[in-house]
Amino acid sequence: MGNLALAAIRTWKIVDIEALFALPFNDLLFQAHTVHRQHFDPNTVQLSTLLSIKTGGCAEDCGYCPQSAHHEGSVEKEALISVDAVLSAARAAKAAGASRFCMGAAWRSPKDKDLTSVLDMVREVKALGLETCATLGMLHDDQADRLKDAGLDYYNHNLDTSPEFYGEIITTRSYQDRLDTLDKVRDAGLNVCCGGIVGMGESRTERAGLLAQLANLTPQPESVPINMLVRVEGTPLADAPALDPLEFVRTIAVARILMPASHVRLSAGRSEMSEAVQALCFFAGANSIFYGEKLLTTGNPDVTRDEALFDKLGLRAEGFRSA
Ligand code: SAM
Ligand code: DTB
Ligand code: SF4
Repeated sequence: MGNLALAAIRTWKIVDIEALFALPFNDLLFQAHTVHRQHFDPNTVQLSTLLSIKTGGCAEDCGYCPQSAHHEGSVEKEALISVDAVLSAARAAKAAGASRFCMGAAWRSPKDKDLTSVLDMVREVKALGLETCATLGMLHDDQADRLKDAGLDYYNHNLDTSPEFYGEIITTRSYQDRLDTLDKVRDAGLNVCCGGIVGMGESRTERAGLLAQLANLTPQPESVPINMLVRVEGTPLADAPALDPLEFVRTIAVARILMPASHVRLSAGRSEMSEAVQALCFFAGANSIFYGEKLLTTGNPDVTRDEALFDKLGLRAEGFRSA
């Protein structure tokens, strides 16, 4: 049995997760870091670069998202970009040191015609020697199998928050819809990238509820992106109160303890985070980041800034691992 399967044998209860959150900070970080060292080289971080291949005009009403057509001032709608445009971005990502290239589309779910173009992108990016990831919304019928056949390594589909808080943020698709897509992704033999967003006004119990859902997936997701909400003007969550950065570090630490063999990604929100907070996240068990100047539509630290941070902390990029 693999590490991920073993880690999933335990079913996590929210009350036990809340007890981890409530530990004295030093005890929580020590426990998380100890678990981290048992499963990973603590000085290595995996680098994923994002590209928005289809931006804006999305039919879903996700309250955090600048690409939803439901929000005033959402980003301009653009058509699916060309395979050549994807390839030049992927080549640049590889040259900058990324090992994984993640293609994101502002779709509720892909139309079959569009999926055919995405399959070409996956094949060609894979041929560059990069790991491939896509996030295209809900998948139906054989779409996950077709992505797998084209050489896709990871599919990203987030649960975003706890089932209890979910209805405050999204009304156009259900929690169960998301779980169904995750099942299809797993059944197709793809690696699962699944996480969520914190700082949307949820309670600590709801943060624990999100982590319980993620940790109780069987097997656990290979990649777990933990996003700090990027508060974008024009979205319903633009004025959400900022989450205390130390509560974010706690969330990373608890994710590490619950999902010891998963890559936990310190994801969106790094532009607003100090180096010291990011360093605490790495100590708490984060071992992946989004790397490159842009996330999908919002900013991310410059490559030179991340290189300088890695130098200061003695961190190195995880090398390419074939799927
Ligand atoms: N449309 C597809 C979907 O939602 O499944 C894929 C792209 S969507 C932008 C991918 C993820 O980005 C969302 O599930 C959400 O977790 C994250 N995201 C979107 N806007 C964000 C924001 N403002 N702050 C942090 N994370 C965000
Ligand atoms: C994930 O968990 N975070 C990424 C990726 N998966 C697709 C997206 C973050 C988006 C932040 C807002 C934006 O740039 O549009
Ligand atoms: Fe659309 Fe994805 Fe944004 Fe939701 S998160 S509005 S599904 S692009």
